[in-house]
Amino acid sequence: MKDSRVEVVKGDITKQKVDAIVNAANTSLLGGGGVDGAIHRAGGKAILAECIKIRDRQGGCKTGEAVITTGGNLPARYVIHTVGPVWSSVNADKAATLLANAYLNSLKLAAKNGVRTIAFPNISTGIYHFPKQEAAAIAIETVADFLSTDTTISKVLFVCFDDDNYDLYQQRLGNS
Ligand code: AR6
Repeated sequence: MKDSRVEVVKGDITKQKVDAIVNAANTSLLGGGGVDGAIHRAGGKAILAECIKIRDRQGGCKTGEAVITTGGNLPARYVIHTVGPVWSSVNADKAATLLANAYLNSLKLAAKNGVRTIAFPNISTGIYHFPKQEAAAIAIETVADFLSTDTTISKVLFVCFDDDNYDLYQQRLGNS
């Protein structure tokens, strides 16, 4: 049965009024295109300044791991930067594990920081070319597994920007 803590919305993640939004970043943490570019543009310089500090301290963020910064000028208090895998047919199994890790480590970091409401983009399904249907299945299953034992997070939003992802998530989680 659908968990009432999980919701699908269509739109721009930078506009979400949640405690934390998740960024589909890259290992450098220094910004890029897609949702990463949108988050840094909307959130302002404070986010990049913290990313640079983290990079200086630990050399960026490995694929499947997550780090946390301020939300800067965003409505969200925090940005959790995670790095999804670059998908290719020769490393599909590894990519699936790494994508699940990106969701799981973001949730763990959120819970550790007292985040109660969190919004995810569709990690790796843009520039990194992860097949959208499989990515949606992994994202939904990983979140459901985490919520089955977690008592701190009260809302998880899947924020879908493109029609394909929105339709896939609606089919799996929507009410209509
Ligand atoms: N709000 C929500 N979702 C968005 C937004 C937005 N404003 N803009 C795009 N998306 P991508 P990736 C969706 O390419 O595949 C960057 O350069 C988009 O429709 O942003 O993980 C990073 O620096 C897609 O479904 O991330 C990395 O180098 C989803 O966000 C690389 O791209 C993810 O697409 C990461 O690639």
